[in-house]
Amino acid sequence: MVVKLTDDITRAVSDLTRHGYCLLTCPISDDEFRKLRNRLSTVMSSERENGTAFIYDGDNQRVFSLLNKGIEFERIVANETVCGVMEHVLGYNFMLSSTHANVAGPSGPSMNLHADQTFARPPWPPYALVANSMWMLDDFTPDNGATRIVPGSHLFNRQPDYAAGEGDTETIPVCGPAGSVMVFDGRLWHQTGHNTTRSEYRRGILNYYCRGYVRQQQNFFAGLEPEVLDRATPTMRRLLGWENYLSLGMLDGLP
Ligand SMILES: O=C(O)CCC(=O)C(=O)O
Repeated sequence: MVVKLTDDITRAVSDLTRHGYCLLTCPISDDEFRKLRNRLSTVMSSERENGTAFIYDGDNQRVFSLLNKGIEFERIVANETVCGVMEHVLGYNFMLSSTHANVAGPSGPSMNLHADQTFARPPWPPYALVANSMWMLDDFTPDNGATRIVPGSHLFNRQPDYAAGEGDTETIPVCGPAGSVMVFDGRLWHQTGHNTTRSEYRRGILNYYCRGYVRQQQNFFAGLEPEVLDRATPTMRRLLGWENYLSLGMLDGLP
């Protein structure tokens, strides 16, 4: 693997610039991580039990709107290490675009190869408009559906051309022990891997961020539970979009 686990932000930013992704060692305590993983398991099961679970492609599962589903999810959105790296990629007053979990279930197929800034029509500017972070809640392995990527593909600065066969471009799995966080450029070609195991669920949380002038994927103004906003720190409010970005997001002509 070209990129190795690191807790050094300078190294992480250099990996991201060069390869389109970096791999951070778990940036939270063991106790916080355990609580995070337990909370996601509880939400996954209760949504299955009460019939609201979003199940797709066999037994894969998405759990949306995590901020409304547990305080554990709020803490990682504003994680200093991840946000430190994000600021290098997305610049001043970047925001949270959405937060959700993607679970690759046993025998789950791979996802189509894509870059995340699907909303942007070509030609793309020569920098990322969005960037993603994948919190690995289980060990990510080549067998259980670890996210697969095309290293360096952010530099192509476009989506894969399916008509030209680029949907089948060779990929590598990004593996790491539970707790690792992969941060990746919004232009990097990637996909959920095929989970070839019989019983393993590969759980990951995708905290997705955007530049301060890009529309967020999730509408926090309409959908956030009031208590989450009530306890939001200034950083969290900014991430949610409650602060202005230069002259955007003003209130009555004033920030
Ligand atoms: O779950 C993964 O490994 C990647 C998910 C992904 O690429 C997506 O949701 O767009």
